[in-house]
This record gives sequence, C-alpha cells and structure tokens, in this order.
Amino acid sequence: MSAPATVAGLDQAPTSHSKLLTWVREVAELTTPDSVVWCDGSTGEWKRITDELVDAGTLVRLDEEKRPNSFWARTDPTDVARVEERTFICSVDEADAGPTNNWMAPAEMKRVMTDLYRGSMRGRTMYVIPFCMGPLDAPNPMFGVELTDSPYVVTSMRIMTRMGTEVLEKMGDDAEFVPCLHSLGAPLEPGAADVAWPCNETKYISHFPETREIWSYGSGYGGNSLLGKKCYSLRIASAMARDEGWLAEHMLIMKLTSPERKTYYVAAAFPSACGKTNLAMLEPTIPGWKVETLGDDIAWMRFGDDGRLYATNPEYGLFGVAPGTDWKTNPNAMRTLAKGNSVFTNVALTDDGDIWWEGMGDPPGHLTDWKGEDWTPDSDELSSHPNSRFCTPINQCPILAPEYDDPRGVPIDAILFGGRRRDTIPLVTEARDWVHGVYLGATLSSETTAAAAGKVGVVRRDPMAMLPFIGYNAGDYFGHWIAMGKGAGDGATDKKLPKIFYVNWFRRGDDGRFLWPGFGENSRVLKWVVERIEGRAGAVESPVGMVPSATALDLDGLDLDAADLEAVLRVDADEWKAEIPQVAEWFTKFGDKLPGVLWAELDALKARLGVE
Ligand code: SAT
Ligand code: MN
Repeated sequence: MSAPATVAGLDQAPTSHSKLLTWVREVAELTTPDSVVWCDGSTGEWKRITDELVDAGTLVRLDEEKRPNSFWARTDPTDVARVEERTFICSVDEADAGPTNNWMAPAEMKRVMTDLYRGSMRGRTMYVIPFCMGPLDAPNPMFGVELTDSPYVVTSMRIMTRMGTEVLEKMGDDAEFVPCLHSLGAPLEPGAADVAWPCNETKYISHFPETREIWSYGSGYGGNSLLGKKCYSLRIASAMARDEGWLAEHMLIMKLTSPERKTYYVAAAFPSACGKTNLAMLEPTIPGWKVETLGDDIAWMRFGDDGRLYATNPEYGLFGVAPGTDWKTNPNAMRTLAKGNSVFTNVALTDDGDIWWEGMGDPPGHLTDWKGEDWTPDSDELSSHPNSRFCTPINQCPILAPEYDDPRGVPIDAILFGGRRRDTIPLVTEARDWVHGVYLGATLSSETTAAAAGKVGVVRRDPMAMLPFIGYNAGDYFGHWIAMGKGAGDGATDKKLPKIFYVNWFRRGDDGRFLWPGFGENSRVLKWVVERIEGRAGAVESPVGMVPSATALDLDGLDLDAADLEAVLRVDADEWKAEIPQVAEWFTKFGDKLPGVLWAELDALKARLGVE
C-alpha cells in the first residue's frame, strides 16, 4: 500500500529502520496529516517550531534579557492536568490491570481509538520524535518514538528527553523501540482558523503493556502527551521491570555529602505536587552538608554486580510545579530557570515579559493570568493554575551531580516514601527491614493535589506514590517489590538493600499550621537518615517503626517549639488504630494477589497497637 502523494515528508525519512518506517506510514495513512517532519533535535528546529508556535498564539516569547529563549504557554482551561479517569491499562487479561487501573481489552481499545485517530491530524503536521530514556550510551538504550501533531509536545520532548538525529542513528535498522502515538484530536479543515491550544473533550491515555505501546488522544497537557515521561518511563517501564527484575519508580534521586565528605545516594517517592523537585534541589540549612541533584521525578533501579541497587534518571529535563517555587523554597530551581531555554505553562505573564506565580514574592500590580485575563493583586482568582509547570533542561541545574548522565547509575543507600498527610504520619519513621519498608510503601497515603483532574485534599492510598503509574496489577507490583528484596542478608545473594524510611513534611497542628518548616530544614531529617545508615543516630522503637529519639535530630539553630516538635514526631496510637480498617480494606482489594507477608505486617502492627 502506498501513502497518498500529498503527505509531504513521508518519503524523506532519514532512517532505514523498516519497522519504524512501516509504522510511521501506517499512522500517516490513518491520521492523514498534511506533512510529516522527522525531528532532528537541532537548535534550528527548535527555533523554527517555537517561532511557529509564537505565530499560532500557543507560545508567547518572554523577555530575552530576563528569560532568554523562554516561552509562556496557556492551555485550554479544561486541559490542565493528568486525566486518571481516562487513563487505561489495556492488558490482554483484565486481572493484569488490577483493581487500581481502568481497563479495556486491547482489541476493543484499538478499535475505539483507531476510529478517533482516523483523519485526526488533518490540516496539521505529524512530527516523528525519536527519543531515548536515559543515557544514549547505556548498554541497552531505552528507545521510543513519539508521533504527534502537537509542536508544543516536540519542544517539551526536546527539553525532557534525549531526542533527534543522534537517537535515530543509534537505533540503526532494527533496534527495539516503544511506539508512542499522540494526537490532539483537533483536525483543521482547509481555511479554518486554529485555536491557540487545540485539544478534544474526548480523551484516552492508553497503554498496552504486553506489546509495549502507548496511544494517547485528545490532550496536549504534559503527563498526557509527553509520552516518554509517565506513560513510558513509569507505566510501560514498570511492566518491563516486573518481567526483567528491576524497578521503575516515581522517585527523585539525590546525592548527599556529609561534613566528613562521605557520599550517599537517596531515592525518594512522593505523589505528584508533594515537593519532589524541592527535595531534589534542597539547600541544607545545617553546616557542612551538601546536596546534589540527579533527578526529580523518575528513577529506574537495577541491582549491580556488587549487589547494590543502582538508580538512573531516564529524563533529561525537569517538569516541575511552578506555584510555591521561589528563592526561599527552591533557589536552585530559580537559578536553573534563570538560564532560560524553558517553557512555562499556565503561569501568569508580567507586563514586562516575565513570568510570575503564587509564592514568588509580592505580585506586580498587573498580570495576564493563566486564562489570558487581566489580573491584579485584588483579583479573587489565582493568577496561575495550581498545576502550572516549568519545563527546563536538567543540565542547567547548578547543583547537578555529574553522575546523573552515567549509564551505570548510582548506588542507592536509602529509599524514602512520603505523602501529604495533615495527621497520623510522623515526620520520619525507619522501616525495620525490607518487607516492613514495602509495607510502608504499599500503604502510603496522601491528600490529592492539583496534578490530577478531580477533587483536591482527599486522602487516598497511593502505594509507593505510584497509584496512577503502575502499569499492571498493584498486588503483583507489591509482590515484585518483595521479590526484589529476597536473598539479601541470608547469604543466598550478595544483595545489599537500601534502608527504607517513611517521611511526612506536611503534618499540621490543631490550628492548621504546618508543624515542620520543611524545605531546606528537611536536611535535618536527611542527616538522621544518613546517621541511621552509619549506625550512629539514636532511634526508639514505636509500633509503626523506628522514630528519632528525643535528641537524635539535629535541631541546632532551628526555632521550633518543643510542643510542635513533639507533635510532629508523635506516634498517636488512636490515629494509627483509625488507619487499620482502611489498610485492611485497601489490602482486601487485591485478593490473593496481595503477598501474604504484607497481611502479616498488618497483623503484627495490630498486635503492637493492641488492636484485636
Ligand atoms: O504531568 S505529569 O504527570 O508529568 C506531572 C505529574 O503529575 O507528576
Ligand atoms: Mn511526577
């Protein structure tokens, strides 16, 4: 079958990868774009596409002095976050999607979406984006190719991934890749005027874990459209990781150097919009400690030959929540952004061509808000959407650890799990062992945020902060975590597992105030974590795990009320008893997929709390 001669660029493919060529041709025939562009990732291409986006009104170029080579974007007001209700895991067997995912049979989903894709790129350009998650010189580079009719996606993928000619060349004629198909679902009729943010009310974010494919339709927003990120690096990669014995996790990666110049690597999982970017770039308030960043959102972890768990960051950029980011909370993010080359989405625009968002000092007298309307400090509405984002190259981060680009990754010493909870969960708890740590991760709970469409502030279980990202049955996922720890310490393998901790920066007092100052002061908790690894910090046994003893946290120079300290560290038996039925209900969902050792952990907790 040959493509219509009208699809310009289809035959100018700079590759002879026959599987890729066939797929591109098939998609072009189905979606009927006006032209096909093979992205090379060059600065010339960036310039051309950003110029086009400025002409189309999707981007506004920011002031060159203040924000070099940076842009302001506003989405359609209905297309501002991940759509979990519209996200599907299309495994062959419904049981493999499990009780936490939406499911549709792959053939059925493909039928529905093929109908939607038919002609969906009419009047637009289809871009072919070859990309690689993780370093290109990895022994087994993790390739993907995204086909999209959104030039905004092309610019964002250029920041977030290694992409373009280099990748295509490395793929050669036959490398495996994850095909990622994305369409805005907004065909343009001849002569019709375009809108600044095309999208469709109907949305599907579909994953086919067995065939390792991603099909996305109707949304231009980050997590729904930058398919290398959540869709590939978490949902599809988690299924690969299960099959191949590694972990794909929603974790930042950081390097800590102690005053004695010893280095430690920490991976930490928090739900979206709970401060991963801030923690990854933290400026310690305690003397002599240093933090360097390796990643702020995703970690892939594999055991090395020495038995340690090595993490790499598959991404190449940061896609951080903007509001609340400022010189006080995250100076390193501000320095990263000051270097330019960034796209800001759904923040406010100042009259002199800069950006502003809530939390960034005093507001100017006038702004254009994220909806494109006039805004003044007495407006009732927020100037920036709570899930507004900056997208910026990670190599602009002034505290980037050079190892971030090492395909071998870094050996993880500690894993932190954390959520946003106003009560119950102490500032920091150390798991007794790996299985107890997996229990803490599996029962992690957090108040919902604006990162996903839906109600904000509702407590839900968010296991390992992966609830929206586990690409298979979460019961099997817990089993995989348990299996990853097997053999450690019993002489059967040389595995040396990281210690696991559970943290909560968000506990509040009866008056609603945050009890712990957070941000740079979290270095005090990290210090305790390191000293626990070194075996020199004090801890006391509580029913829920080991917590710092009264004097074990370094609180030097911190103005913290004794009552607040007690309250933020407290293990309140009544609050924990109230969690038990919720955890039991949560575990029951997984039927016999739930590893028995996790039920045993719950029973042991009940016994320690004196619950029948
Ligand atoms: O939009 S993303 O899904 O990439 C950000 C997030 O929710 O973590
Ligand atoms: Mn995230």
